[in-house]
This record gives sequence, structure tokens and C-alpha cells, in this order.
Amino acid sequence: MSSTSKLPHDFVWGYATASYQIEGSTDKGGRGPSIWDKFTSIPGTISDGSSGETATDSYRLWKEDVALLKSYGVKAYRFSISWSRIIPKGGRNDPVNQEGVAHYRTFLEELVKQGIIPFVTLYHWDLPQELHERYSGWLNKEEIIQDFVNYAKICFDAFGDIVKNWITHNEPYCISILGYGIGIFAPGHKSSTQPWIVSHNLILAHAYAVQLYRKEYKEKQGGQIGITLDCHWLLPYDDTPHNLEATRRGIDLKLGRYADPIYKGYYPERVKKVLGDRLPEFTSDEITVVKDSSDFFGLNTYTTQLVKDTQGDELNGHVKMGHTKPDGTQLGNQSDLAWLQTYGPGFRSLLNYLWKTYEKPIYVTENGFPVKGENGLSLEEAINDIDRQDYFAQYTKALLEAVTEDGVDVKGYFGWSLLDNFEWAEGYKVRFGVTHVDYNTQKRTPKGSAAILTKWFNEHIQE
Ligand code: PNW
Repeated sequence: MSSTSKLPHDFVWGYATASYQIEGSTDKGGRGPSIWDKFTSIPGTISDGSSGETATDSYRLWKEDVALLKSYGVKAYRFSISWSRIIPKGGRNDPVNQEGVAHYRTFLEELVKQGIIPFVTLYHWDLPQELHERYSGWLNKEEIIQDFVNYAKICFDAFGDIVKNWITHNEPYCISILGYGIGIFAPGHKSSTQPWIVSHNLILAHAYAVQLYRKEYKEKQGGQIGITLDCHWLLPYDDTPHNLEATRRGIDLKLGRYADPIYKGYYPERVKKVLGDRLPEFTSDEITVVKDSSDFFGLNTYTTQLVKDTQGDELNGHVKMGHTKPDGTQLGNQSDLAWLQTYGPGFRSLLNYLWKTYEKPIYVTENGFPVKGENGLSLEEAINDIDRQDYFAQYTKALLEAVTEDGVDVKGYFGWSLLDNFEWAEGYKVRFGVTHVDYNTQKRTPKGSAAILTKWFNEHIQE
């Protein structure tokens, strides 16, 4: 294979996780409760009635996790810090928990010692419960911005000498729509007005944290900072004009709602049209902080959806998303989650769209596949994860084509996830790991897909 058909030599790859999904020990080490502890304690919120109380026990077994990463030969690892381990009550005048700081410090030092580059997410959904009770959390603009920036500052001070890659928020779409619109994620609000306030405040909190980093840390510490947004690639169900328009609207509502302010400095017209005066406005001072507030494009993406125009589903901009094609066949291979089917070509299209539209280097910060029915399988069957292997084969092929044939600047790729873990409202029933976890013993067993990805990246990155 010629070197031009490979990824550049400094391409980073590895796996991603999130604090609440793996750490467990929710009442240990001085950690304060988060909105996910509260949410999971309400009957009926989680499909198997579980919580992150134990998860993969990674707060205690972190050394095993690092050893596993090392055995897979990854170059990088993306994980998130639990805000309420650093500041149990969350606020800028609340005490810092040195035990929490020390935990992440030790973990980071071990990663770096093993030659693994840390990518650190500051907020992967586990808001300190106290801030939610004190002033309604993400709904309270003035308070949450100051508290988030204070939390970020503590992390930059404590870890910035070894962390060179910061991600402010993970998936503001899921936080706002699933948490405050549909109510299937913490804090479980159902509203047609709150999601737009929450996402506006998430954008501002992100932007002010980035402003601080750029002013006081970036030069000194030599790092980069950005945000991770999530989007399926969307294709029109057919070529009727209203479905074409609905597809553009869907992309603007799901992605442009964050990406346009952050990379261009304004909300998309279609978003303004759908939301009217429910969409908050940025002041001119705010917009100078928001515009160009991400050094890269962090992308979480899993699938492609076919879009039809509809009167319903206002939260997604009146679009109906599905996988069934006009001839009745399915777009791709079905996973364990209704919204996720394998469709590699859509990934290539999405990477091209983002590069053309926003012109920022891209890090794919999550991408992965839960095999249908995997939870019911024996260990031997589960680790023979053919459908996940096929998924990664298609998505890495699409990645390579986007970079080497289309010229898209992708700098890194993180599979979701290192381990089977707490899959939010699905509990432990849905498994995304390249490593099987036996939740009775916490024994980790690599699945076939882990070996496939290691081999693929070893063969496709220039020396
Ligand atoms: C992401 N959807 O969440 C999160 O970043 C991870 O924590 C999570 O485990 C992973 O993807 C797998 O679900 C999503 O409904 C949750 O489209 C829901 C959706 C997309 C992403």
C-alpha cells in the first residue's frame, strides 16, 4: 500500500468512555451526588432499574483499564472528569475535594507514563445535583456559566501541565433534547421551551471556558480546546422537495444549532424559523466570545438516518427519522438500539460535509456499535462480535477514504467504547464495548473487534 493511502503519522486513535458510565464508587472518595444519581433512583427511568453505582468499577480498577488500553496499542484515550468528584457541591464558592483531584492526577500520570495521550472531557452529563437544586442548573445562565468556568479553571490548573487536549461539553444535543425536552435523560424534564435555553447556556459556558483557557493557559501549557457535537448523517427519504428541505432542517436543528454559533457566530435561519422567540439571542459581547470558540470539531457519530417531512416532532424540527427505504428494505444492519444501523458511506459524507461547512480539523470522539441481543449471549458468543467488526470495518474504510481521497482533515478517531458500560436509560442491557465486562466479577475480556481495530490502525497509519 502506498503511503498516500494511509492516515498521517500523527493521527491519534483510541477509545472513549465517560465518568458516570464506568466509575462506580458514587459515594466514595468524597464525590458529591450528580443529577444522574438522582435520576437513576427514580423508578421507571432506567430500563433495567440499574444505575452507575458500580458500573465497571473503574474508579477502583483504573489500573486495569490503563493496562487494557496499553495492550490494545492505542495512542490516546478519551475519558471524562466527574465535576462532583472535583467540587462535590459544584459551585464556585464550594470546597474543592482534593481526593478527587488526586485521583485524576494519578490516573493521568499513569496514562502518560504508558505513552497514552489523554483527551479529557469536562462535562459528560453528570452535573452536581446541588447546582440543579440550588438554581436549576443549566437553566440558570448567570450562575451556571460562572460555576462551569470555575470548575474548568480548577481542572486546567490541576491537570493542564499534562493534558493538552480538552473537550468542554459532550453532545449538547443529548443534554438539551433528551434531558430537558423528551425527558429520557437526567434531569428528566419534558418541555418545549427549556431545551433551547439549556443549549444556549451550554454554548456560552463552553465559550467562556475556552476564553479563559486561551487567555491564561493555552500558550503556557501548549494545548488545544474544543467541543464535541453529535450528529447522525441525514439523507432524504426520497427526492421530493419537502423531504430534501426537511433533511436540511434536521441537520440545522441537530447540529447547526451548536456548530453555526460556535464556528460561524450565528444561529441558522431554519432554527430561528422553527423556534421563533423561544430561541434566546446572544448579545454582541457574547457573540464575540462564542464565535470561533473551538480549536477543532469534536464529532460523535454512529449512524445515518433517512428523513421525511412531518408535522410532528417539533424538538427535531418537524422531521421523521428512520432507516426504511422507499422499497421497504433497511439502510443498514440493525444494532441493539432502534436508532442505530451500520452505514459506512454516510460517515464519509458527514465528514465531508463538516470539513466543507466548518473548515476545522476533525476529531471523531465517538463511534461504535452495540450488537443486537449481545447481552443475552454467553461470553464466548459475545466476544465473537461479527456485526461490530463489520461496523468498524465499514467506518474505518469510510474514514480512510474521507482523508486520503477527499482530503478531509481528520486528526483522530475514538471507538465507543473501551468497555461495556452503563448505557444511560438502557442500563447495562446494551453493550457498546470492544471489551466484554462480566458485571458479577468485573472481569474484562477483549472482543474480536478490539483486535480488528488494533490491526487496522497499525496497518493504516504512516510510520
Ligand atoms: C452518546 N441518540 O450518546 C454518548 O456520548 C455516550 O455516552 C453513549 O454511551 C453513546 O453515545 C452510545 O449511545 C448518545 O439517541 C445517546 O441518537 C443517544 C443518541 C446518540 C448518542
